[in-house]
Amino acid sequence: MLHYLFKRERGPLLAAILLVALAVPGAAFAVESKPKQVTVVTTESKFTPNKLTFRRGIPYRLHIENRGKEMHEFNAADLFKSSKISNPAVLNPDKTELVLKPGEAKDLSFIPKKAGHFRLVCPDHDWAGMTGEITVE
Ligand SMILES: [Cu+2]
Repeated sequence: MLHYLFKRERGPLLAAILLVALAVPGAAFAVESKPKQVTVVTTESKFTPNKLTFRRGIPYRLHIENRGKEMHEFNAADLFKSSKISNPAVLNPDKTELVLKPGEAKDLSFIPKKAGHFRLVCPDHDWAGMTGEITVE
């Protein structure tokens, strides 16, 4: 009976110990590396917000939503060039912009590496004022 109990209880106990061992350092790691979410909405013909500030060395997840009726581009070529991008496939082949169809949303995971001011523009609608400013501190 005792033997049976021991055998029966050992599994869950070991599992619990293993879970604690994995969860504690894992939780600390997750807090440190969790990207900051920043959302930008595109419509005709503006970015909202159109002034963005990032900090060097911090991971971000930039969520771009096109709520307009036209195609829009989030072009920040110099920012992308000077950042570490984890999912470059979400960018266009030149790695200069995110292209969004009406109703589409895309996420870019990146870490800014260089401080400065960077130009944000929708090349199709810059004439209509669809521009913005990105600052990396
Ligand atoms: Cu546009």
